[in-house]
Amino acid sequence: MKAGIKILRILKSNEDNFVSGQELGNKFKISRTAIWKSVQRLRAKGYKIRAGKKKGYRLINVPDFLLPTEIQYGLKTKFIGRDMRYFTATDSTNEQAKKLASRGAAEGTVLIAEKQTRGKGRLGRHWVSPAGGIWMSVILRPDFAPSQAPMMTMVASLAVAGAIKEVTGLEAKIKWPNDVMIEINKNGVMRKVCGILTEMGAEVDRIHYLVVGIGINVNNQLPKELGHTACSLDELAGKVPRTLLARKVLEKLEYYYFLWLEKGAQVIMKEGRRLSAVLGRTIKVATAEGLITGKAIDIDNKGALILRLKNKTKKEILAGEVTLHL
Ligand code: BT5
Repeated sequence: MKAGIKILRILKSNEDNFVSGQELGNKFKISRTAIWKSVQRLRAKGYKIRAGKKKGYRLINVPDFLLPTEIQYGLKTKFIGRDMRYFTATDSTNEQAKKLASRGAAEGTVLIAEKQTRGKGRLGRHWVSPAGGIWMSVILRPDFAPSQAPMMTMVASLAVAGAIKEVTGLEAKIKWPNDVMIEINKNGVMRKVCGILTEMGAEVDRIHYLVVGIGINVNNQLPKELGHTACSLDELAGKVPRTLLARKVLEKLEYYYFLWLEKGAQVIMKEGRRLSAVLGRTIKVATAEGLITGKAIDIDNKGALILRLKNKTKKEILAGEVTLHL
């Protein structure tokens, strides 16, 4: 562990007190000058550290950035987020993650950015990613066939919905197949707070890697044209601590990922049905075959949406865009 991180941990655990340079030096067996240099580097990252003559150092303020040191502080995971790559800005964390994954990056590696210049949605759509949100991608290597990959989107949706609930108290729902939504009024009107994009590198019968991209509107502004469909969590819950939310998402992602590997898709889907924003509703789905209207009666264990059509027949839909309000 780098000296800066070790120093930060000590300062954090002595929140209201100064810790002397001598004490830090002795603890880590480095000179007081080396301690001072590390403190300077932390300050350059945005940490506010007061230095008092003869008193030492005291942590005053932590910067509002998604720094790995902050997200990893107290992170209770075995492998997700143990290796984190941080960008003040990048084109798309999914694009960067795919490059890293194809070069052999470890399972659980996380890429996180303050801003994306070419954030992506499904089918090459643009994903708006200004400062203040959480834009991250996680590399995973489940030993499954490619046909199982869509379940990863559900695993991530459960993690995000659970983390939002824990951090803000807001009840998040999952809109098939890849949106996390929150009800904004009593009429059941919902807004998208998170989108998930799962991509993969695979052979015909084996996944090499999955990259699960998670974009959460947290304290960020959104363009006017998205105002009718999307919103940020801070509009509903006030300013949200982003590092805490990111940490909780990673912890829950690992929890649901293990659940999927150990117990299979049916256990994930049971939870997914409970949080579904579409089941029981009459909806419209834009698919490659055209618009299909029907009542959403199930999401099966492959992750396919099952509609009951007007003529009482059932229709299985593997991919599409749901409109909730007809
Ligand atoms: C998604 O696509 O919802 C997947 C979004 C995944 C974003 C993450 S961020 C980290 C990682 N790196 C990336 O480059 N991507 C992933 P889709 O279901 O196709 O929805 C896209 C549509 O959502 C757009 O066409 C807009 O209508 C709308 N949209 C764009 N930006 C949005 C935002 N920030 N919040 C809510 N809706 C948005």
